[in-house]
Parts: sequence; C-alpha cells; structure tokens
Amino acid sequence: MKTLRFGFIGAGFMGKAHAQAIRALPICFPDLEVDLQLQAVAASSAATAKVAARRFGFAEVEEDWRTLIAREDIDVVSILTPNHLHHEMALAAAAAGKHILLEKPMAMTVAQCEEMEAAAQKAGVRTMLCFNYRRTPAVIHARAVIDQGWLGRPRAFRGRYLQDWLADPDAPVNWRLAGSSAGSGTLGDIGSHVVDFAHYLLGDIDRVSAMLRTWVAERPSDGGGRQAVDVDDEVMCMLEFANGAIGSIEATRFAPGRKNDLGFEINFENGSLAFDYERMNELKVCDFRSDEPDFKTIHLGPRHPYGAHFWPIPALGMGYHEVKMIEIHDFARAVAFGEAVHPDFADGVRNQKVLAAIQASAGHGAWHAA
Ligand code: NAI
Ligand code: SOE
Repeated sequence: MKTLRFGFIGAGFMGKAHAQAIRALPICFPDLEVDLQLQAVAASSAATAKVAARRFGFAEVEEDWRTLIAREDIDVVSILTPNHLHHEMALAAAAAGKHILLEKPMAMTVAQCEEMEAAAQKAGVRTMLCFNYRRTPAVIHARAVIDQGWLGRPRAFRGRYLQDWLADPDAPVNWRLAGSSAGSGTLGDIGSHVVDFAHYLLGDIDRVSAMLRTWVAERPSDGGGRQAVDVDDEVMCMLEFANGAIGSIEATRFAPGRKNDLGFEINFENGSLAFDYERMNELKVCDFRSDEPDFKTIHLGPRHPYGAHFWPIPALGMGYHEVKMIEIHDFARAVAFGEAVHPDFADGVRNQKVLAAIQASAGHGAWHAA
C-alpha cells in the first residue's frame, strides 16, 4: 500500500470539502491501494488552523504555510486559499518537490499560470486543478456518449453558470469581490467552470466575443462603511471552437432564483446532450435519428462511471461530496501510479487564456483570439 501525506493550506469551504473526501475515500474506494493521510494544515491564523485540525482530523498544525510546504513528511500540497495566493504557494510547493492539488481558478493572470506550469514541469511534480464538476458522473458519461461518435459533428454549445447570492445589493463584500484577491469576479469564480466544460466536452476554443458588467459598484464592508467592487458581476460570451462548433457561455451571481444552475446543452448533427447540475444525477440524451427524437433522461447509477463505488440503485443520488471524492481519487492514482490526470496545470493555462480573452474582448468590444 502506497502512502500520500497531504498538507492543506486553507481550511474554509474547500478545506472542509477536501478533508471530508479524503476521509471517506477508503470507504467507497477500498481498491484505491493508496493510504491518504491528513498530515498538517495551515490557514490564515494558527487559531483557525487548530480548529480545522481538530474538526477535519489533521495530525498537526503549521502556523505558516511556508513551513508546511518545507516539511519532509508532506507529499501533496492542497492549495485551498483565495485566488491571489495560488501563484506564490504553487511556486513554493513545486520548488520543494511537492505534488500540487490546486483549487480554481488557477491564478490571477496567464503569465502567472505559465510560470506555475513551467515550475511544476521543471520540478517533475504532478498537478491537478480542481474543476471538479467535470467529474460529475453524468458529465463523464456525456463525454463517453460524445466519444461513441454517433452524435456526429458538434454544432452548438450553450453553457451557463447562474447563481443569485449577490443579487441582494446589501450582501457584504468578501474576498471574491475584490480584484486584488479574486483576480476577476463571476468570470474566474464560476465562468471558469463552464470554460472547463467546454474544453472537456468539445476541445479548444479559438476565439471569443464577450460583454462583462458590474451591477453593484459598492457594498457594505466588514468594518462598517462601504467598499468599492472592482470585478465583473455578469459575463455573456460567444465562442468559436477549433472544431468549427460555435457556442455561448453565460455566468452570473445575479440571477434571482438561480442557486447553482450550472449546465450545458450541446447540439450535434444527430442529436443533443443536456446537463443541469441541480439535477446532477441525470443526463438528457436525444437521438434525433430514432423513432422518438426527444430527450430521454438517463438516471445515473452503478453502471455509469464511478457509480459502482457509491450506491447500489440508480437515482439514489450523488452530490458535491462524491464528486470531490472522485477528483481526489483520480489525483491520488496519478501521483501514486503515474496515471494521466486532467485538468492539470497545462489545462489551467488554457482555461486562463480563455478568461483573459473574454476580458480583452469585453474591453474592446470585438472578437479576441483565445
Ligand atoms: P474560504 O474563504 O472559505 O477559505 C479560504 C481559506 O484560506 C481560509 O481557511 C483562510 O484561513 C485561508 N487563508 C487565507 N489567507 C491565507 C494565507 N495567507 N495563508 C494561509 N491560509 C490562508 O474560501 P473557499 O471558498 O474555500 O475558496 C478557496 C479556493 O477554492 C478559491 O480559489 C475558490 O475559488 C475555490 N473554490 C472552489 C470550489 C469548487 O467547486 N472547485 C468551490 C469553492 C471555492
Ligand atoms: C461561489 O460562487 C462558489 O463557491 C464558487 O467559488 C465555486 O467555484 C462554485 O463551484 C460554487 O460557488
């Protein structure tokens, strides 16, 4: 049995998700043959890290993320902090020869991402970027149906990620609303997930034409008073893929009533696929050549990707937790057994290039190469 000792930097929403997944992995993947250990955790303060260590089950706490990375008893560094810290932390982890599991978006700029990718290559460490939604079994199944070939040529991709947690103009600012800590707003935070769907399902994007809007220019801040918002709130974008398909991406945190409406519809010559994360245990497939050329619902279950590791009956239901388990399972196998894994840092560079092209296009109001 191989062992992988994890060091987490960050113990918030993603700290919880990653720790829970690691702890549950031996229950659902007894065949993994890798012992995953929660070795040490660092956060923005020692007190936060101590509470997390107790809650999540870490053996030890580090006061400073740099000393966590320097520890000899850490094999994988999981970077689970606000976006502006990803670059510096990933460079340090690569320099120390640690494998890196990094939350999205990869970093603040394409140049930062390229530097991170080069550093990981030079150090010979494995990397993975946490665009976890592509590991939803229904999405993996969608890709498998595309690979079967019968759908024919792809024509149109419509991708969306709609939330409403900022629709209230008095919702307070947090790090996701400042350019200095988030890089971009809705675009990098959730639009990046849709770009990942587009890459995973249809391949390279050649060019984009986009609009960005900021709807609420200032919000209540923690310390009282109001703080300016300098990131985008809404993204509307048209795409052209290298394979000739065209498409659109919409992302917003201002769609009243939409909680986590992440999804896509793809139209092909011979049929269509549709996925809606709020019904993540279903995939809709239309075979337009059949006698009933309507969407049929496939209920994901044990016969679908990773399904046998979870529940014995279709439609019993998997959630965000199981998707994070699949993600960390795949990364652990990549590190322990040298298996291929995507999205890695090279895929992250591709993703960030599309985000940068969207920003550039929105700035000059014309098509921009991705
Ligand atoms: P959060 O605000 O809940 O937690 C951030 C953590 O980083 C906190 O524990 C904080 O103590 C720590 N931290 C902040 N500054 C630090 C520093 N200088 N040194 C060490 N630790 C520091 O944020 P959340 O939601 O967990 O987001 C973290 C990352 O994960 C972001 O990049 C975000 O975009 C991404 N994310 C990804 C999701 C996904 O579905 N893949 C979902 C939510 C977030
Ligand atoms: C907030 O918009 C957020 O937590 C994003 O940061 C995640 O990436 C998304 O998956 C859920 O919503």
